[in-house]
Amino acid sequence: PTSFDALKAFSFERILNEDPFTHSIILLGTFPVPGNLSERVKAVVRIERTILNADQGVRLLGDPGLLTRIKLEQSTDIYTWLFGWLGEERAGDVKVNIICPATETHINKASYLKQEHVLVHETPELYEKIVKPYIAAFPPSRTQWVENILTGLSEKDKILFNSPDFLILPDMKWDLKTVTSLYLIAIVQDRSIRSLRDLRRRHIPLLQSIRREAARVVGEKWGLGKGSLRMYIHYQPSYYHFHVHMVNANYQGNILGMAVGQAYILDDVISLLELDPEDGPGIYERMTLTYGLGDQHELFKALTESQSGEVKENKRPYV
Ligand code: M7G
Repeated sequence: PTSFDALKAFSFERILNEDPFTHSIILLGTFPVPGNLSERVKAVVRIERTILNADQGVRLLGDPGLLTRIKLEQSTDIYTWLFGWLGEERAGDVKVNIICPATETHINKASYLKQEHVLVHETPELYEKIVKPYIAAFPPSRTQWVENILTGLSEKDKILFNSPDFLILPDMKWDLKTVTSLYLIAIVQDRSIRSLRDLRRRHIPLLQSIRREAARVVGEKWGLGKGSLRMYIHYQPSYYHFHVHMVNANYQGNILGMAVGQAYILDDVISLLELDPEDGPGIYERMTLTYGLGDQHELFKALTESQSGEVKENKRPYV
């Protein structure tokens, strides 16, 4: 659904999550199938009030200002509060992200559906037994969007850096405008790196190159200096095609997947790999990784069921 009319055909089913902190709400609903309007497919829709950047904030009041209309709510003593409407200059009052057709995995994704989280300890053995087959079972269609970017079929005009090894472009989450919430993503060409677990010493030059080029791009394009980017890797990610998140260091919303136990900072990853011996198993093959997992995540049952007998007695899901 990309047109105004197509959006109007949305039929609401239920609220998956709402977050007053980030001014966002996530809905589950359906859209009709183009060409067969009697059939409908599920969609996850994330609606977020767009950010007001400093430049716009400064020019909100005054004349000429960005406010085009107000509704006074209350004025008492020295206090006044009101609602205002902004003119055209804003990127848009809301940013809407749609996934359609949405699979159960999309719907159950932690950031969409409100769910209970537990911390799990993924040992190398649990990775081999449970997580690796889970990753291998994803159909290639799951990362079709990545292939489309890598092969130049989509978002071609957005690419900020391109090399035979990886490219850098704006993340879908970014509004493409507000530098204070700048969010880029680096996607590698090497399809064999499915996640953090697959990183080895030999990948250090690739990771260093991502770090270097990202810093150069944001310096040249937005004048951001050294240390202005927070670069990290998710474990578990949603998409098992290796990529690095790059966010303005000053932007720390809870929506961005920066939680402890989810975001592994790129510099530390490089540093750990550097400590690896030249041969033998890599650090990420040997490590137990601890992360929060939502009770709707497809790995939840398998990982929590393999808990040790000792902890089972406490009836706490603990791996
Ligand atoms: P992740 O760590 O696999 O999962 O990151 P997360 O979504 O739980 O963070 C994937 C990243 O790719 C996210 O930051 C998404 O916003 C971003 N992303 C997802 N899609 C489908 C697209 C897309 O089509 N284009 C771009 N530019 N970014 C995307």
